[in-house]
Amino acid sequence: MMSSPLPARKNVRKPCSGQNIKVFVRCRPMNSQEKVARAQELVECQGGKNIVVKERPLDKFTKTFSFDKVFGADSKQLDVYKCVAKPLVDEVLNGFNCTIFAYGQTGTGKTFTMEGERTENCTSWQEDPLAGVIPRCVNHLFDELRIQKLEFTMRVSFLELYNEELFDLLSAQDDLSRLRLYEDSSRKGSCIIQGLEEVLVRSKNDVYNVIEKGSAKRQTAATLMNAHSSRSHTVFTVTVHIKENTLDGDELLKTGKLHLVDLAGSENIGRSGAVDKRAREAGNINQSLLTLGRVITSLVEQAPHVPYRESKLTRLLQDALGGKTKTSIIATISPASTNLEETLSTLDYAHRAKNITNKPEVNQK
Ligand code: ADP
Ligand code: ZZD
Repeated sequence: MMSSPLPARKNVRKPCSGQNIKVFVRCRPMNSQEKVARAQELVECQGGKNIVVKERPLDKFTKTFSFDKVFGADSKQLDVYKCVAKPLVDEVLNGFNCTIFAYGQTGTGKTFTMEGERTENCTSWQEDPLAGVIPRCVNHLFDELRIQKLEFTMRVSFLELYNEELFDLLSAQDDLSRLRLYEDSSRKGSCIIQGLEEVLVRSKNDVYNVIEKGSAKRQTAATLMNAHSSRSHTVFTVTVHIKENTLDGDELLKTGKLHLVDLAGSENIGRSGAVDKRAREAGNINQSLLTLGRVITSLVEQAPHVPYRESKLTRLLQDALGGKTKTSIIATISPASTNLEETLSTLDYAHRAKNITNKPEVNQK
């Protein structure tokens, strides 16, 4: 026969609202320790979408991965914000739920990217060049809401998930009270966190004061639990309610939510997605991080069952993974030869996540 049938793939109609999760990679610069140890730089970010990892310094054995965008060691906080976060903040103002995850080995810049740092002697946090995604999102939200003269309320919450227990970083209580998680029977796949503080903020400085308080509380938690920061997940959430009047005089209520998630260090999850043997023997199993990997695998393989319910993190953020949220992932890596295995593992993981599709929907009445 002369004419061969079209490849089957082309005949499959894509769901019209399906949208792939966006995946970005950020490589940090070599640190002084790595320089002293004369570690080799094995990662090349060829500006744009490709990242090349050399297996050996001078070698022709290289692996190339492609992402929505890669940020090299000289990338600035503002670059990452503009490219990854700002488009989602604008969607929050349109009434979408959005989530950004930072995933990677401890010490590769997850917190640097999501929160940032304070530059010494920089008096204005709003102009601090080291400010990360969280403060920049809040600033932009306030700016846009004011420019567009919208009637709104904004609330923020800040929580930490450690060893499958939830802690409220904004709770008024002095102690670290545990929070309980319930299914929201009115919204499939959604959860309610009982007693979580959702602080009403009226200005940028209100938010700064709130995160300062949360950071201090987290410091207390860190001294109480060992290896705390590398094993805990933090979730910062901003919720905006916007009231608009349509041209025919009707009221339109839009709700947008932005979850900014700094995940636990990925170093105990092997390339196969299984827990590293040494880590298991040491009892370092992070149920939430492990389940996140399994959820991603199930979604990518279109398995009939997705194990969202097997961890707090995936219950909390179920909608970001195969749901109605617009989701982006920033995978952070080190350029040094000493971290090669972890870097390849992170890139594999991130690359697989590109295949997840969500079906974003606006929240409006
Ligand atoms: P993680 O949260 O992944 O454990 P951190 O955010 O704590 O990592 O970063 C580890 C160290 O590396 C910090 O000292 C931070 O200042 C530095 N760092 C991380 N990413 C960058 C970057 N892109 N540019 C400059 N320094 C960075
Ligand atoms: N990464 C720093 C906090 C830490 O681990 O403590 S940087 C930003 C988002 C969420 C929480 C804190 C911050 C941070 C900060 C530092 C000091 C006091 C309050 C808040 C910050 C950094 C730059 C600009 C604004 C806020």
